[in-house]
Amino acid sequence: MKITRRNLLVLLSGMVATSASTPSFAAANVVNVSLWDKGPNSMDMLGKGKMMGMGMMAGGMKMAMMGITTDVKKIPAGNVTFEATNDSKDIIHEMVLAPVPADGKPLPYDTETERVKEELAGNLGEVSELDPGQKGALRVEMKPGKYILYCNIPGHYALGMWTTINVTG
Ligand SMILES: [Cu+2]
Repeated sequence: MKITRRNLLVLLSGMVATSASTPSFAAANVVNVSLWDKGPNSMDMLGKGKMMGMGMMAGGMKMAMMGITTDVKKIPAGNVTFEATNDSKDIIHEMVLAPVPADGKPLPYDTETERVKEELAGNLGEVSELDPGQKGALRVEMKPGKYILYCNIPGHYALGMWTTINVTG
């Protein structure tokens, strides 16, 4: 191939694209977070004994009417940006970050208000109360360990609106 000025530019841009797509050179660790539910009746299961919070009795997450999904389940330690999107059409959601209790205990939970006790759980940051369709970001310096992302709108955590993520050293 004859190297013309135009070809050279194409070659160079190809090289840039290649290095940019190599994960170890990523400038920022981004976790895309979807906050979702299955519509306006999603709250109907509340109070029917199906407590789907982490470490709570019932389980059966396949039944969950709302939840949090991340595009990755683990990420390297350092600066992490959580890009949260409320994919609901009807319901306000939020995303709170906390460490998973080391002994496998459930998060401290208030059955009166149906919310996790954020201060006791160790709130590491949050994107609070996103309207349907809204986005928000949380940037945190993270150490290796296991963390939980949950929604603390009343009832949502017990309905299964949480997920865990591993930060690797
Ligand atoms: Cu929620």
